[in-house]
Amino acid sequence: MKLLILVTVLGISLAQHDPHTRHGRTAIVHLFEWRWADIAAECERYLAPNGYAGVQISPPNEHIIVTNPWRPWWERYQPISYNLCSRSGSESELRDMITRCNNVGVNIYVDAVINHMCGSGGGSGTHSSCGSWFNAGNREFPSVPYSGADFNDGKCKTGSGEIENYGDANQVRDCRLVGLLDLALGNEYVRGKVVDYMNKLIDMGVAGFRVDACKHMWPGDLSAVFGRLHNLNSNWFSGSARPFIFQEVIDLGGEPITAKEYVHLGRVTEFKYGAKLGTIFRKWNNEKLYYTSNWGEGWGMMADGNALVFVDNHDNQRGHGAGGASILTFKDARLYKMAVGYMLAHPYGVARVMSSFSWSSEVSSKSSRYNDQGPPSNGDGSTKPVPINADQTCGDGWVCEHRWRQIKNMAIFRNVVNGQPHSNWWDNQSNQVAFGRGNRGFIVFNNDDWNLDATLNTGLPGGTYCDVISGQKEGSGCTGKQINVGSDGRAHFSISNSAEDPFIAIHVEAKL
Ligand code: AAO
Repeated sequence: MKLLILVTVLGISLAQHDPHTRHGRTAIVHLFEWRWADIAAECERYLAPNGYAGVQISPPNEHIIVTNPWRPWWERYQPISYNLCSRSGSESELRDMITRCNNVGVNIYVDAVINHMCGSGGGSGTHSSCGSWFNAGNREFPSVPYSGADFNDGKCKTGSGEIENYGDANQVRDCRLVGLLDLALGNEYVRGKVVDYMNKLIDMGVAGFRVDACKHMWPGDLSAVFGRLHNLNSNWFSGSARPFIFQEVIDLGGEPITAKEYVHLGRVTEFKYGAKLGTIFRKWNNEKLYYTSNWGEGWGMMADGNALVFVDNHDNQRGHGAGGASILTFKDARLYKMAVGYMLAHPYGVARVMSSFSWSSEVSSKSSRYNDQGPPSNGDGSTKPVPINADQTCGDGWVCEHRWRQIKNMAIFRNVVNGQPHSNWWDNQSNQVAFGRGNRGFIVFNNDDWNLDATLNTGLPGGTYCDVISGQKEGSGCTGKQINVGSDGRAHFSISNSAEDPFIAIHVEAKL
């Protein structure tokens, strides 16, 4: 009996590692701050046709409205209730988006903010996205409802009530993270409210959750919550499918709380991935690309099956959170494309592509800090739609990295090589490397200050392939470079170090 229970519990939590992607699709994209109506359209017009597996959406629940004097992006990380009206749209728009994305096989993953409510200094009033009244000072959130007893104020042992020292696991879990009112997830009542919120979304058809600030919650409390989640909606998923869970735990080493404490509950965001890849592509600290022949676990990262990987996220692309200056973003476009290409070609982890809005690094008179700037907005503070230009890029300040040809084509590459082993590694003992994925795809990078000229074993069947970085296959031709693979699987590559994109990728579905 004991064994049976153990097997069942283990089975449920391992199931929460599966993103339940469909049609052989693999990569997910974070459409940060997009409106639900735009995401619905993007699923149909772009994500499904280009093989993206799913979307991480911004928090859909009611949140505080901060006017400082304009609205920062981070107001959505300050919940006021679990009503589903947010800066991205209404509940009916959310439902429409989930349905339409599911109908074209694109999964929706919700950013769930369940560690806390708004900041202790959030004031009192109806400055919230659905207009619900609350009083942060008195811990009153009648739209849930939560009140004083539902918070950890009594449990936290620091003088300020804030997290003062990340070296003390108790205060990291029981005290306030940057002033945010810390929910008592140990209490049955609070767990019930959080479970109801997540189950409502599951029943609407979402495929899982990015769970915010997991370092600040006890694994046992999370286990109690996750264990009560419904199976996914059987209109779109198999009846026994568990929600995909990926937990935000920043573990760069040096703190008592580690990612390991959470991996049995679901996947965990692997923050070492982007921090190290950024250092390598920038060639800082004498790092060289050829050191990555054992990329992944060999670099001290968590087990492949537990990792959710990314080059940058919505925090560290703008200096919030952790990762440091090495993080590559769209602002370093040339290196960024290579790093994202590397991630998408490499088998380690479930990969997430970032899709950003631009911000100005100038601190204007209107903005207090550049890294607080909210999404492209109208004069009344509402978020602007995402217009699509004739060349498929986005307008009005939406960066849409996921639509950049090199990134989009590498998301397709990842699908084509899915399940194939990392193979045919080659390097020049510096910053030129190449690797394949079985007999399905091959990629070559030149991040040295000199040209690459090499004949390499690709593992691919003989024939002519279109490079999907400089162009792609269209009709019976290539819009970019062509690579000829001999019947022995060998091909000659030449990549100038001053090329716009100094890497080449070929796969069997881009063969002429
Ligand atoms: C806003 C204002 C605050 C105000 C607050 C309440 O900015 O001034 O006090 O409202 O009124 C986002 C924004 C926050 C914002 C918040 C609420 O980023 O600025 O606060 O919304 O509106 C920690 C957490 C991690 C968290 C990260 C930002 O562990 O969970 O901070 N990320 C998530 C979300 C994020 C969101 C929240 C959580 C809150 O992704 O968008 O905040 O919902 C160390 C620790 C990390 C810690 C960082 C930063 O990192 O390890 O756990 O992350 O510090 O405090 C080296 C180390 C590395 C270390 C790093 C920085 O790299 O290796 O470990 O240095 O010291």
